[in-house]
Amino acid sequence: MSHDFTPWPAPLAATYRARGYWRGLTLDDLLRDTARRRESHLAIVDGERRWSYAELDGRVERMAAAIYRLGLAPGDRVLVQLPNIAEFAQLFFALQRCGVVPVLALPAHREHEIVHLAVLSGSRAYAIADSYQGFDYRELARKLRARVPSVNHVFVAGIAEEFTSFDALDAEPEILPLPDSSSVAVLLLSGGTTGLPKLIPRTHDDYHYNIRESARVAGLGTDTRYLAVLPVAHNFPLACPGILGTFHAGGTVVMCADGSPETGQEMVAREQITDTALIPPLVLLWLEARAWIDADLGSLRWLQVGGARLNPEVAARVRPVLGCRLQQVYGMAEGLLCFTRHDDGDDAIVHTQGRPISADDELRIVDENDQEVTPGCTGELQVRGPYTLRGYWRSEEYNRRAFTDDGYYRSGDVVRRTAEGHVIVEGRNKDVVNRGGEKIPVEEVENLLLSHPAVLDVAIVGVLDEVLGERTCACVLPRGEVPTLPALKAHLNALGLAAFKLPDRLVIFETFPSTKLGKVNRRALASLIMESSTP
Ligand code: J2J
Repeated sequence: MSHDFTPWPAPLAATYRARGYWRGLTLDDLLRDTARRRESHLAIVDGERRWSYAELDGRVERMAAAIYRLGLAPGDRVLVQLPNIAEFAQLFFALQRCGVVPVLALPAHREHEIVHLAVLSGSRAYAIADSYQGFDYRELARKLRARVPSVNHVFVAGIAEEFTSFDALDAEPEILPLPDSSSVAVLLLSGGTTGLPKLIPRTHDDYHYNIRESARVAGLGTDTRYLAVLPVAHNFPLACPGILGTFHAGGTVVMCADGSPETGQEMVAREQITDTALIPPLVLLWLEARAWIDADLGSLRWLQVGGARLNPEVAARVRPVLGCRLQQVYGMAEGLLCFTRHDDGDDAIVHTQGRPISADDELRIVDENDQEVTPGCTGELQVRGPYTLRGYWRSEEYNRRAFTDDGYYRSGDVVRRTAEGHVIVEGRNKDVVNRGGEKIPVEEVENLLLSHPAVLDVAIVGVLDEVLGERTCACVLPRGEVPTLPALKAHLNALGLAAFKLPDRLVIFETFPSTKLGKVNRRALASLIMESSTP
């Protein structure tokens, strides 16, 4: 598989091993270790279902054997699109146990994204829930099978109809081949790239370290009860430290059925939750909901917030209103994680996004000529380290732009560092809109909009929004008849684009401002829109 992803240079890999970051452990070892130590302890709660570590491990063992018997071999990929249910953990570890690589799609993805991910990853199987929030994923599976016949199997949690149910993935345990710890353990979706979404290969070595170290920095232990509110296919609630960090620490994961503050806060009270992670717009909702929800949040110790900029005024309200402490997290599925520390002063916790978790995270802040800026000044962040990728999956050409010659990842984030080393995220240099934590690669949406007959040209820009941080605005040069927003949304919907990527606004232009290089000047477009919307 070596041409699929870019390994770290051998001398650096040797250093990471020598320093104990890479321990030759797989993600399967993570569950096995805890299951051995904490057999009867509660591993996961999902509604009325409560599985101990022994039960989770036993289910994983039988499912892994069944998957192996179907002919899926180490290194094969399976596209996984599951909501926050216990079966997510079961399947995730079952795939790890037989060396098969999960490709993590979000429940919100639709035909456009799912087909792209299946083709890009070369997945041989697709795993879904029967239906979730009113959407029948078996319908999507039928469309996928028709368009990508190499997807041979469909596994369904729930009623499988013509497909294979999770319950049928049950075989006598057998000795399975062990994956190499330097091989790819999981493919995560990137939100940070131009064009179609890319996949991020995370190896067992690097992800195990990512999980261990973030669990340590977050202070997780056997008494942790972690509420998974955000979709667990996201790196943050999955592994930073998230559910995998909780399993590593021997705590209990509680799956939250939906993201509403009502459900979330009632779960905190009912399940005595100690830790959870939210994106900034959800923090606002959780704060406001205290006015009408009187669920007791007394067990909650730490709230982690990341994914988008957290307004300091909102940050300052967390402790007085929710009664728990705040930990800011600036992370990326590509790797680098910054956390504020539990013993940081209030100023750092409220105003900064923390500092890197590893002593060997190498951060470089540069100007437009790739030259390092004066310490304390603002610039684009480049990073490399023991858990930051060296190349996207099967994207050789794009990788030449996304990485420097010496292997730094060009994050596209505009940041500065305080004298104490804390990172403050100031903005962004990449063609992505961060809509309340969900990343929207604008080129992907623009290309689909160009196929609408009334669209001559289009640019999607982010406009400031009090709740979501940013919303998307489609700036359109019409062809003939002027299109309407509902018509454009219906067009994208018919093409199978996830709902969160549909534009929130439409503004019609006669010409676009351009940059010196003759490209559309998105920044100028965004300010034109902001000016025209201020009263
Ligand atoms: C401002 N921007 C932020 C923050 C991420 C933990 C937390 C988040 C993610 C994540 C993650 C931000 N303030 N606190 O994977 O493990 C923006 C940056 C970054 C991009 C990455 C994790 N935290 N961002 O959000 O891969 O622009 O990961 O480059 O989805 O989100 O997005 P993603």
